[in-house]
Amino acid sequence: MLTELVTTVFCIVFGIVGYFYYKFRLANRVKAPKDVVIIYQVGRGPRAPSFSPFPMKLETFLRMAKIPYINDHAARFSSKGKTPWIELNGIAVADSQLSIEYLKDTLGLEIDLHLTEEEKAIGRAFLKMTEENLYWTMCIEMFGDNLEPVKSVIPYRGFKLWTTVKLLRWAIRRQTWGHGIGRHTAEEVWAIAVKDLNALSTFLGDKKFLFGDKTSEIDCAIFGMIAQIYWHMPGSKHQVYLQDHLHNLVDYIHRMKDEFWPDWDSVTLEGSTYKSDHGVLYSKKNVISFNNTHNNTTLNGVS
Ligand SMILES: N[C@@H](CCC(=O)N[C@@H](CS)C(=O)NCC(=O)O)C(=O)O
Repeated sequence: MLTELVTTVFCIVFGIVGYFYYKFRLANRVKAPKDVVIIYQVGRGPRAPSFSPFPMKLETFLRMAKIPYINDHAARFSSKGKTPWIELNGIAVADSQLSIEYLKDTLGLEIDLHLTEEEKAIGRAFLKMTEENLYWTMCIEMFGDNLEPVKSVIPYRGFKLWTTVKLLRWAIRRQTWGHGIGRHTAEEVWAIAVKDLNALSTFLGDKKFLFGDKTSEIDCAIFGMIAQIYWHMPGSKHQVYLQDHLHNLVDYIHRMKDEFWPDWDSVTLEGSTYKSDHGVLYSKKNVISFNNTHNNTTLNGVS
């Protein structure tokens, strides 16, 4: 009887608190003018603008395509239970790649005009290798036996850090088991990672960007992923291998950073000029430097 009463009271209190929290979050939603993209992502990362490769890719793409956007850092997840996702004129699109494709189709963007069909096919293959394979090797290392690298990048302390890491580790183990890669030994997973990283480095060679002097869409994804290894996996095998053996990839991510992130310091938590940009409009007049040679997208109302 007492147990039932306690459970009922707990459920009611939990429900009321949850309801008001939900209302509070809805009331604090970022609002965007017409033709401005809202990008929903978890907050900024300590040493790079995100500690997830997918928002890094998507936000870099918005800058590359010169699309005005506003960040919502309230960590709202998409209808698919993942982050990042976007909204444009009231239409929500979940998944970084589907968002990019939606924007290209809807806005008629011609980002990769300089690529041949064969190059686009190669780009697609590298995208999938990086996001569906290399990414999981990174997750497996980050949430494996040595948790120090991951603890140093999650901006929490104490109990909150401990529970976050435990929960993420549990989720990653479930996901990698389902994927299949989580059934390999640590040595086998590491060998896969090295092959993927070497393939990227070999293909890049001494080119400035993956397909030559000009950036293309695929550079956003590769930059997003390698940036995580370099800035957010300190002391990990991935990071040490990149730093010691794959200098062209390290130079490449610095070139991408210079090209699209002139405001890097102010959008990384450990930057000396860091300031929250939740709700801040990025447009052509704002911080995006357009020294790249892509098309000049013009959108109604925002320049
Ligand atoms: N294919 C997705 C991947 C996004 C993704 O995996 N996001 C992770 C954070 S890095 C996530 O939301 N994980 C939550 C979960 O899997 O439950 C995309 O490109 O957006």
